[in-house]
Amino acid sequence: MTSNDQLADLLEEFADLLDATGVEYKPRAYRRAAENVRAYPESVADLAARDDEDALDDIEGVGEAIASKLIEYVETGEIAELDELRAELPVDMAGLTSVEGVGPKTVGKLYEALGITTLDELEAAAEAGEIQEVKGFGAKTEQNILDNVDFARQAGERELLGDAYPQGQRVREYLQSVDGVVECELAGSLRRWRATIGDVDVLVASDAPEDVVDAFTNWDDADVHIEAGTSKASVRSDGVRVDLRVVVPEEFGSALQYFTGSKDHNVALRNRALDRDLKMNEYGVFDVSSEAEPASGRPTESGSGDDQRAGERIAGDTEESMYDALDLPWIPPELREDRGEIEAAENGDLPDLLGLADVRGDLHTHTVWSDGNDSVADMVAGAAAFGHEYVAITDHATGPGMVGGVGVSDDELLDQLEEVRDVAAEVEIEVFTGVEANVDAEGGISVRDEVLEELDLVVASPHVALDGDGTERLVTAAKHPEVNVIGHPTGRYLNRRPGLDVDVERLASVAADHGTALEVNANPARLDLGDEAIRAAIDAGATIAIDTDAHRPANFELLRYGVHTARRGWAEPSDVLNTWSTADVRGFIS
Ligand code: DGT
Ligand code: CA
Ligand code: CA
Ligand code: ZN
Repeated sequence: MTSNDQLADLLEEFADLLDATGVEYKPRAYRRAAENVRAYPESVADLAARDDEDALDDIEGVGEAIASKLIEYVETGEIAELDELRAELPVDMAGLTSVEGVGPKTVGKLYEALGITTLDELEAAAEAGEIQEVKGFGAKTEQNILDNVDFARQAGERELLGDAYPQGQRVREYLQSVDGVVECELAGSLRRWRATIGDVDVLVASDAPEDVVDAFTNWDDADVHIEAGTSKASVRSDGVRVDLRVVVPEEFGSALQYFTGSKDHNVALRNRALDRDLKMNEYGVFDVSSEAEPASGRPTESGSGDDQRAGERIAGDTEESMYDALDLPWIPPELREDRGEIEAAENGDLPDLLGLADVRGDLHTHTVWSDGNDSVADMVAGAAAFGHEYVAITDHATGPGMVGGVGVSDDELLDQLEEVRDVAAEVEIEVFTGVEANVDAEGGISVRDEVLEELDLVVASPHVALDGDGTERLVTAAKHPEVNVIGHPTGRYLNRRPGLDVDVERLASVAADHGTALEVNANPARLDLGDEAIRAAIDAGATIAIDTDAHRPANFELLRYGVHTARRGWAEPSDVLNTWSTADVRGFIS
């Protein structure tokens, strides 16, 4: 069954193509519908399958026209009008728009004027100086394309964690329902929760590998078959490569350890094994000093595997046994990057990592007052329903970076304050009043001090001039007595723009001195700060705030991406402001 994400992707593609052909207004309606379909709590495909446009009425932004397209897709697997648009504009939209500054409209104009369909053609045209000759384009746009095309090309090769994770959940759910599957886990960078994912790795324990491979290649969501053998297969699903490996149940632990990686972590472990006269691989840990018989096992694709199984097998049924055989405690997947985790494990110094359940609130959210989708009351109710003990309402202030009238003025902020207080009086959870102010290029804050003083919590985020060194500017903001959290400090957008260079150690030590927290923005397009910066910030004494930057209640779920990113930064609960009690958070921000 088609997922809400997949339907939303189709509507977004529709919007892009409409935009590119110069259609007005409609693209915005499709984007809005896409967002609401994505966030809808039930299966939209199920509703559409009833072939009753009224059934789709409940989804905000889905009118008759869009409803009929969803029904058409669920019934026939295509949308005729979308296919026509695709034929009219045969461009690699995702690739081209991944260049910072190039949107669907630009793609449409460049296709019409120069026939550009791919990143390579875009780069060639820019190098040849053809783009600045097109009406409406200039030398600056052309230079921007040249500056950003490499980054976009590299980025195109990796998927955002936020896209790969639901994909991984879907494949796992499916495989768990297949006969003969004893166990199924995700492995690779997805299990380590890397910010971007090259491909999804999934591991199955089964004594009937061929049946499992069969079921996998017959998965409804497998769009393209890349390869298939007797115990492994690869497919492409929604543009993401998914690699399946099937092993016998006795080798599941060793295979899970091996295929979780990282490669560098495994190399370091293997060397540790060799120091102990042990051999470690995907089949187990083997004592090669003994004369013992090789353990039996099913032959694998890459040769028989018997050489690799030589010696007495002393571990491998479970992942824990693999680490135990090397005199180590089990190491959480997020730490397996060969960044000192093996030494820490050996010394009993592994961090007591933060967990999702430790988080008690969200300190960065938006409402209809700025660019959020829902009212203050609905966002607060959403936070409560998610299980939070407190939430801060931090709408965008006007100022540098806020375009199209998105931000609220100082006066509007004071008006909003009343509404937030009214809502707060009616609910069980604590509601902090707040704002997301803008940090200008010099570190100035875009809201008057007298207004900031009225608020419980001030998030200050950079939204303009997001390249070059941002350290001093953020340091200035962190020193501001009313600023409590520096929001998405680098301003990076994964796969889109690298963001500011920041000397995290310096920023973090200033932030620690001034009682300012540094945000881990959990939006999977950002994950900012990222893993290594988080670790540096914590080491320098800073407090972290993991916030979703929610623009609708469904976004509270994004917390998981922030928490696991923070785990990759070795964060313990006490390092994270929003694991603290309401009273302690009050203490920190006042
Ligand atoms: P990705 O897919 O680029 O985001 O990163 P990974 O870590 O998922 O890498 P992938 O999919 O190439 O391989 C999955 C895991 O399998 C990897 O983390 C460790 C293991 N692995 C793959 N190839 C090798 C290898 O040549 N040597 C070692 N030691 N491990 C490998
Ligand atoms: Ca992978
Ligand atoms: Ca792989
Ligand atoms: Zn925000």
